[in-house]
Amino acid sequence: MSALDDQLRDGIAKIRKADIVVGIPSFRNAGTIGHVAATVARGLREHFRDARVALINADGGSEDGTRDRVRENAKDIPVAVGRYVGPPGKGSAFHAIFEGAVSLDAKACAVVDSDLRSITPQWIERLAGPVLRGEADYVTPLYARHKHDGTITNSIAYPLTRALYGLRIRQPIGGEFGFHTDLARAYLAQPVWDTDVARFGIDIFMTTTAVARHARVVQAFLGAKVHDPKDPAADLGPMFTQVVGTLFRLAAEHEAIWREVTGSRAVPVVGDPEPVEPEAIEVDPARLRAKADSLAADQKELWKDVLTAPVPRAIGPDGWARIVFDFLAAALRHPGESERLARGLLPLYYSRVAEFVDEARDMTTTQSEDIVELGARAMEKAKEKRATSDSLARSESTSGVEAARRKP
Ligand SMILES: Nc1nc2c(ncn2[C@@H]2O[C@H](COP(=O)(O)OP(=O)(O)O)[C@@H](O)[C@H]2O)c(=O)[nH]1
Ligand SMILES: [Mg+2]
Repeated sequence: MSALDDQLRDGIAKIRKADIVVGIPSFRNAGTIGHVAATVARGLREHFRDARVALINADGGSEDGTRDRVRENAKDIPVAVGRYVGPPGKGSAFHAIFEGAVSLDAKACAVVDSDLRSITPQWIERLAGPVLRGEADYVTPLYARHKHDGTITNSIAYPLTRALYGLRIRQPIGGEFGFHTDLARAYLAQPVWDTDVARFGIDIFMTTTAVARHARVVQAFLGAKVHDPKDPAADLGPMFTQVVGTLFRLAAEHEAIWREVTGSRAVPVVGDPEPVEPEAIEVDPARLRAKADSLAADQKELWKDVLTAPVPRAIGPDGWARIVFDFLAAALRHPGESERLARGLLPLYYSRVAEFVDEARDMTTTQSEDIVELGARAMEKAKEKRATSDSLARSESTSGVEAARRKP
């Protein structure tokens, strides 16, 4: 089924053809999307003078004027604005953008979030340029994010993707990407558009699918990322389950691809990374711990079955890596349970993030990178250990998972 509403489809049909498409997903972003649309238009005009360009805004039904802000701010390039059709979520918006890029027969596509404050015209060049020039198939962003922004990325999406697939893609779920339209075709062909991929599972789905298809990946240095901040204790629970559930399910699907991978290698960078200190985000570790405690009670039965050792009082990088691989092993045995397993991991993520906040208290964002690196190496080691004991997929006791599932 098409993810384009009539207005989007008409808008795209009028544009007919483009070489580069930039997509912006939105839902109630009237306060910020004007600047993003204006910057995208400038980036396309200034950096791709000889190319046919288009901007697609796929909106979730905002009633705050989000779509008007796009029209007003991107007047001088072809623009299609409308609603997507599908489950509410960022991934459905991307579904519509992919369809648009394919019907415009574009070569390169880029997507950027609608709540960005630090976007510049050069971002568009860095994301779409390598694809248009045939130098890359998939471009991930490389930016400085405040040490307390991107906790799902830092604690699991980056280190686990790196350990499994062997590529050090620092921002696998950053939200900004560039890709060849052939990849958009591959995404559209997958039967995932009524799963968490239609929500916040979209980013990890795009990156993992690109990697599994052996796309040529580069990272585009973009400076600092500043966007609407989120408090992990208040906002990130559903996002965590959607991202991690999708990561687990895809890991089960692609086991043959990552099973033999050992260690990891660097991914080329476009641009000259320099240390940047982004705007501070306040996170309260006590609130994270309270959240962890309140959610833990419901998961104790699951933990008993999934975990190979009790949860240590201080989890640490090695403890966290072991826990994550215990949950991954359970997800490989029960891929259909991935989302429920991700929910079981959520309280432990809150605990680990609280520890990270304490560990990084007096560190700059650049210094806190060392902790992230330590965590990533711990994940690689945990994978190696499981590979030699061959305990990743096999386990005798799965009864608890099934018993918990049967519960009403
Ligand atoms: N169309 C649509 N876009 C969404 C929805 N939820 C989030 N987005 C967009 O997805 C992008 C990223 O969302 P955001 O909340 O900033 O997530 P984060 O920065 O990854 O934590 C933004 O451009 C949002 O407008 C949704 O339900 N529908
Ligand atoms: Mg955001």
